[in-house]
Amino acid sequence: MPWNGVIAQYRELIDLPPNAPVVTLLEGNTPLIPLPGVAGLLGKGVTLHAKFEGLNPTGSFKDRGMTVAISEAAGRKVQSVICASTGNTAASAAAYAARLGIKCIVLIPQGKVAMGKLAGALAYGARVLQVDGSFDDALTMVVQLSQRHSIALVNSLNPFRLEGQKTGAFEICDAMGKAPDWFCLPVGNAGNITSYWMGFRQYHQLKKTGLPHILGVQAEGSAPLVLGHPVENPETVATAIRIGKPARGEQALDAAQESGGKIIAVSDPTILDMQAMLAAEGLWVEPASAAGIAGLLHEVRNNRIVLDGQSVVTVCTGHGLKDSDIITKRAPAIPLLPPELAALEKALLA
Ligand code: AN7
Repeated sequence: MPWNGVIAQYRELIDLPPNAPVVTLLEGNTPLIPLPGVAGLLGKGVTLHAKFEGLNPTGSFKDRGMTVAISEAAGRKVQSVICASTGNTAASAAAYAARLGIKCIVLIPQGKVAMGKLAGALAYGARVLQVDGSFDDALTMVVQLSQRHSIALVNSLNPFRLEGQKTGAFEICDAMGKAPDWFCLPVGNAGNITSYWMGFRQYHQLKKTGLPHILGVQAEGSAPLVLGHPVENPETVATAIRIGKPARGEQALDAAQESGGKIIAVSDPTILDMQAMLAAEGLWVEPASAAGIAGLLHEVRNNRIVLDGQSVVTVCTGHGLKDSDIITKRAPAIPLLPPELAALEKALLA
């Protein structure tokens, strides 16, 4: 059967008004890529798969939620949508709004959004504004604006976003026949961890697929859920999760606790090391997307989690192409050769 997007695939499990037209870019159906190299570091007989969400239409997991949020908005004849974003939500909202033919406004923290994301929002025709402040400031502003004007909010405070994003859990269970033993992912505004926990529980109720332990991972400089209080000036190289006051923080903590997992933080170098390890297996993801599995390896190395013989799935939330600067700016200068064979031989063989 051809793939027609996450709403068509899971319609009866998604709470979307029946009269809503489906606005889709055929998101979802992303691969579970085996990572035997990193698995070997996690313990004996561990199987590790990455759910590569970077292969969605706009390059991140946000498309799963956006198809449902924009479809619901279409059902109410909404004319414009708005979001605050560290970048991926902006690109996704812009694409689905364009598909429906309505206006999209995005508010981003100045200077802290990766170029591939900003370019995406512009390419899809969104009206982009930046704020001299953090993502959290931007979110506060758009929430207030959406309460005063008829502009629909499509951040993950919008419950329809979660309805779409939970389909990632359904796909994992469909592909593996059951939930993995451990499931790890990055946590920013905490919509995705909340969605996955909803999805795993719903599928388990329906099909007895089991429940994973969930490890949510923040960046050390941006770890409100680990510290137990908001972070005023969050900082991390993983700009996607540079969020100091997660909108769904309570639900994220509940998901971790109820699942027998936890929420931890790892350093920026640990995140970038894992980004390189994944790339060494052929999987290039943006920094935030390496945080989940970086956190799990960190726990294993500190003897806090033992994974021998168990199955692990990590969500790689966004494509490496979103933030190519992080690679090129850190790389050594690229040698420049005259157009002569001798120069090439000298560079390679000398
Ligand atoms: C690649 O785009 O918050 O915990 O505004 O882009 O559900 O917020 C992005 C978040 C992980 C964290 N990985 O997910 C936004 C935004 C990537 C992301 C997250 C984001 P949530």
